[in-house]
Order: sequence, then structure tokens, then C-alpha cells
Amino acid sequence: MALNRRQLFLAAPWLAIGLIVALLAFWQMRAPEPARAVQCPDLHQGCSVRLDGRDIALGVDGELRVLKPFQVWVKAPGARAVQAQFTMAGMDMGFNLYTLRPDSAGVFRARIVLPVCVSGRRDWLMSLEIDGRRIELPFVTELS
Ligand SMILES: [Cu+2]
Repeated sequence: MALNRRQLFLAAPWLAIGLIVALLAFWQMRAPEPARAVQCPDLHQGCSVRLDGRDIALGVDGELRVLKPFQVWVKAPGARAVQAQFTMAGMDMGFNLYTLRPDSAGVFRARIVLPVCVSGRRDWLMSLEIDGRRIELPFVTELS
């Protein structure tokens, strides 16, 4: 069965949509980029990281204690989306995902409140996602 021109004309948009769906599915299936581990010995001082050819600075304002708000700041010029997630290795600490919003100076900030760990651990992992690229920073909360 040969398609005439009209049938071809009608089928073309569907073929295009099918191709786009296939491409999106392929995009989703790609393994996510592993997070890059970054050591920042003093988050109060801040650290800088080179990510995707961009210089990014990050740090924390306020005391790093549980149940007490502190601020995470990220200087990532030109970034569109910055999120921070807080986890513990091998332990479900609940849903601690924050979206950082740029302040008037363009510094991305979020106010964070961490929960208490039922087993008394203080070793946290901050996972920062900047435009889809992830870095992971271990830190320890101060004793209350
Ligand atoms: Cu815990």
C-alpha cells in the first residue's frame, strides 16, 4: 500500500510527535549524572567549586544546628534552578528538599530547618543541584 500525498501530509505531524516522544523517552532513560563529592571544611567560610566551566561559591549563614533555621547561599551566576536536599547516608531522614531563590543581589538562598536524627547522628549530606548538575557536600551539625 503506497501512501498518496494527502495521506503523507496527514501522517507527517504524527510522525514528528512520535519522534519527539521517542527522543524524550531516550533522554529520560539516560543514567543520571552522578553527584560530584565536594569537601567544604568550613561552610561558614564558604567554598568555591568549578562546575561545568562555571565558578560557583556556596556556604552557610547561621549556626548549623537541627531545629534551628540557617541559610544556605549559592552564588551561581546565570543559574536557572538551584535546589538543596539534605540526607543521611543509609538513613531515611524524610523529605528535606528546598528551592533556593535569588535575592536582590542574585545570590540564591533558602532558609533550612533540619529535623532531629532519632539515632543521634549529626552527619548530614547536602546535595546541591544547579541546573541539573549535582554536587554533594558532607557536613556535621553542631551540638545543641
Ligand atoms: Cu538520621
